[in-house]
Amino acid sequence: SFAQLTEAISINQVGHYPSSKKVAIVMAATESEGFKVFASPSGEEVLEGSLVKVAQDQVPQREVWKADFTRLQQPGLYHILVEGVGRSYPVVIREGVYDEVLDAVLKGFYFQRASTALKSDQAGKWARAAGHKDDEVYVHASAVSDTRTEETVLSASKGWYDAGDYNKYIVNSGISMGTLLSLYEDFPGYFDQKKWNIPESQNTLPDILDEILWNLDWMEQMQDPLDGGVYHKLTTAEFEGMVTPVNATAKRYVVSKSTAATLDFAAVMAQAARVMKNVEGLEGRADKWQDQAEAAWKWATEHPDHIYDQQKLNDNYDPDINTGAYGDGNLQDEWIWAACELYLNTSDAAYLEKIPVDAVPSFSVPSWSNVAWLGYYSLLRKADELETLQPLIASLRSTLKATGEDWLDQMNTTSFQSVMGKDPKDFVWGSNAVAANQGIALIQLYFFDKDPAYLEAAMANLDYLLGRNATGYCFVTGFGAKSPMYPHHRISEADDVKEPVPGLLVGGPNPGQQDGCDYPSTVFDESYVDHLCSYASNEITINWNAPMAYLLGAVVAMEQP
Ligand code: 9MR
Repeated sequence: SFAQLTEAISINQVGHYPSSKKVAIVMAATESEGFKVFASPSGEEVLEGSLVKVAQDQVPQREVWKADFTRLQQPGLYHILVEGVGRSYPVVIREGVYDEVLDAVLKGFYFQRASTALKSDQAGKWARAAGHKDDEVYVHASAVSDTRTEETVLSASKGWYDAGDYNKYIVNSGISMGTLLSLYEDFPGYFDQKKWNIPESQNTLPDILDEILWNLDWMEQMQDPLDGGVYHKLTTAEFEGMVTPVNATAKRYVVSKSTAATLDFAAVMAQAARVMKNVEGLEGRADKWQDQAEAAWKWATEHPDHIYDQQKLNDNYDPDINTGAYGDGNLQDEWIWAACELYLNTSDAAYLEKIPVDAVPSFSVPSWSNVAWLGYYSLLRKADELETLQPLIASLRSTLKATGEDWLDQMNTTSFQSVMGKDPKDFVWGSNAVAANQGIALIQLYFFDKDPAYLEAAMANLDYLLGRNATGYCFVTGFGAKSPMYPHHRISEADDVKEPVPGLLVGGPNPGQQDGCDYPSTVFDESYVDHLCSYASNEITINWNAPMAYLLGAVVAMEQP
């Protein structure tokens, strides 16, 4: 038990529930045939087991062994030891083991709030002065309309910063909001009780709704009330430097209305209206959100081809805008998402025209540019109320089940015994959100097909995200024995605090390495570097935190008696 600490044994660094499946992965050519588990700090040996070679072929040059210690159920602190390899980081086994990280990931949204000071009562050592009031926002030349000229000054305050930068984009806000609204819609009982010390914690609303409202308040203001169109983003012309919010004072614009933003907005407003229409005090606002959703839908039907193309806009308008584009040329999925949410609220058959009800939909993991299944999850959630759509519901279920079955087969032959890892193509910019969204898909499947293997597979991806991966990192800031210290995050970089803002999921391995930083490896699942420079592997975003919040929130809520 006094063996050398090694990163070659990778584990979920946050820990496991006593009754959960527990696996450590040994990434080493080893002569040892077994592993041992020692209690800490006593050094008492509590378990012995065999190492099983993992037959993975994604990374042929890597030898990988599996140490399954599921049998160990006694709460406590342990180390895994492999002779000749070393001792692992501490392994935690206890009830409630994800409670703190769930709180932190939800609170991550509070730390991303624009237009407000963060007081030490809530923010601790990460307290900060207010920046980006966004009550004087200019209309960019690309967004001029009959009633709004370049001289018009708008207010579009509040909202969350999208990422390591300070801009606010409707598209990635869309999927983030859809994911958090779904978390509440799926587990209202749990989240009605849940608080994590935000400024509104004393009011009557659950904290999750207060946090969602902070961003919804901003989104509302991004719609032109005269025609229903929604601006693609609120941004500076260039990214700001690595300064704190109060020192980031460049002129802010609303830029170009776009069909994608308008449809994402319609979906979010419709879901918000449905989720909050019976919440005391919010009834009137819910009606307004439904109206805003319908006005957005109408604009989109009249302007179906307003694709956001930043290059083209820069050729035609001044000043050039060089911040995040979130450009997407294929809007079929945005139509589906908005149509599903609006149909659920209205039963108006007109929306069904945009949902391919007779075709068998293929499955694709949601991302900011691929939102069809956010809509389909909503239909599945309300399946009982959709009598006339039963054929579609049946085919959505069978598609999701076929996907889940494939994943269960494939995960046995991945290095980290998780669904993430089966396909190098999953390792995109923000791959950690792919892993979290695979987990969400498995949970949606588990809702109607109670096979515990699906929940176990979702939790295997949670293990991956919390440390059982090729990099040795627990990917949530502030958690695990080794977690990112230098995320590409202006707030964390510019403050005087050594530790980054906690509760933020970094993007994760990305062999694209578009930032040109110095990576330790080119292998797809090792392409991660904990350096400020690495915006392609070590940035944080709200649309990556949201699926992490969902995955953790679902696991924790389902653990409750
Ligand atoms: O998350 C986005 C990723 O899917 C794209 O490949 C990438 C390049 O276009 O942009 C990412 O989004 C960034 C956004 O454009 C600006 N803020 C930071 C986002 C995360 O890096």
